[in-house]
Amino acid sequence: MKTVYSPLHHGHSGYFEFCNGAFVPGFEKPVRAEFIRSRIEEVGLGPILAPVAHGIGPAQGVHTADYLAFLADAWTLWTAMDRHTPALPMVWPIPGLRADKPPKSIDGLLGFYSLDTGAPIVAGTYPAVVASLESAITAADLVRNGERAAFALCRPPGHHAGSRFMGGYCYVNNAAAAAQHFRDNGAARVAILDVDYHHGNGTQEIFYSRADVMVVNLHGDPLTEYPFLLGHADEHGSGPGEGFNVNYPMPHGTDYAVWGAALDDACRKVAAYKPDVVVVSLGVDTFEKDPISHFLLKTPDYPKIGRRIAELGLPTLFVMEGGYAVAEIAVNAVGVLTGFEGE
Ligand code: OKP
Ligand code: ZN
Repeated sequence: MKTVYSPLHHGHSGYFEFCNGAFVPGFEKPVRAEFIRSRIEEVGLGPILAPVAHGIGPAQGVHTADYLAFLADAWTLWTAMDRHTPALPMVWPIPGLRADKPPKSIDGLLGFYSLDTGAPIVAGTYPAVVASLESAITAADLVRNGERAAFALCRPPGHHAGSRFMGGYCYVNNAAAAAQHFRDNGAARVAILDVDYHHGNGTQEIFYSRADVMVVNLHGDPLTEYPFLLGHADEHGSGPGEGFNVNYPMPHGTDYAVWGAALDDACRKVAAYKPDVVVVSLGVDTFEKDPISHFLLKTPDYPKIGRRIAELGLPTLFVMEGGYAVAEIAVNAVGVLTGFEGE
């Protein structure tokens, strides 16, 4: 299997996040992608290619123009205030506030376009975000051009980013943009299977009223887990999208016996949809030792995930999302890919 990777992700680093009331170094850090890249070389998964320079264009089908303009300008606006710290928001557009009138100042804009404090912006963030998107689109094109599967080693991840907001380490929704790219280039139906520990709220929001992209999520129950405000089992899609959104919320302490049964059920639903292609939002923060998560999957479980997805017999794009146990995420993420390939 071919991998698409860009070293530009390195520039997205050196920031802090709020955790349990403390300001701590970001869990989503460059070594994550580097360990995975090394592991790909170690096991000989296949060639590692640079992304084709598409720019931000492929994000336009899944994000609003004003949000993308904000992302492009945010660091310039922030530093124009003579600030040298990572940019973070401090207000949020919750119900009751104006959602139709973007502020002009960067402090207002950061809040207007944010889900939480989990998406800091530094000098190298936007170039990394664009390269991450380009990796997803380039890997999607490998699949469009006949590869059985491809791996987009995206960093930063994307599944919490919605049509008009960033959050949860995510800025542009790489998996959603890739799904839209498949749709724009001849695929009639695309299924997104999100196996990251956290609910892919952004992906769900983007496709919620559409029947042409089915979104299936396995994740920690939002009653007790981030992102808390979406991801319940009764969210089935709306309007024409009714029936094309499926959630499998699971409690803290879930192990592979339960999680794997949910994956099996999810795969049956994906198969019944008869998609032309499957996009897998590949998070490995379901791992028992993940520092911010509460499932109990073990290293030998990851190849089983890949095998079950391979049984769908469909062209498959893997898009990297979360996973924060840096010593093990590489073995686990690549384990899914080698499991898919039947090794
Ligand atoms: C991104 B992805 C930990 C708080 C966690 C954000 C989690 C984002 C996960 N201090 N808050 O889905 O892996
Ligand atoms: Zn996650």
